[in-house]
Amino acid sequence: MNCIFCNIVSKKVPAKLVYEDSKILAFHDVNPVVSVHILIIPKKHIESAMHLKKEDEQLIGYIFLKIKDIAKNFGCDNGYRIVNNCGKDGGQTVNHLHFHLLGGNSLSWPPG
Ligand code: DGP
Repeated sequence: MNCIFCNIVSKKVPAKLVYEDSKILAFHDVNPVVSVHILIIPKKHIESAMHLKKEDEQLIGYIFLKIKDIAKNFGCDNGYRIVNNCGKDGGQTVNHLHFHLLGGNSLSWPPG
């Protein structure tokens, strides 16, 4: 399996890291769409949110709590958006579960 995000986890591919621990990695998106655009991924390869299993339940809660800390560190005090594109129809282009943390400015809704 050749997964770009697994290659970032294993450091075969460089990325601007924001946070790392034994379970997750956070790094700047290569194509930021807002001033704060960070991707948070589990180190474990999970293809998408559609592929989550019961055993992943705690991991997802863990990720959301870390996103909260990362957003605080990046000054997103007035709020931010967490996006998960899931599957082809959801616009997912990298098939390794990831959450976009978008912030740094006021975001429109629905997204334009
Ligand atoms: P999605 O559409 O949700 O699958 O978004 C995938 C995101 O991943 C997209 O915003 C661009 C980003 N991305 C793809 N390849 C790389 C890479 O090699 N490095 C980094 N830092 N980001 C990447």
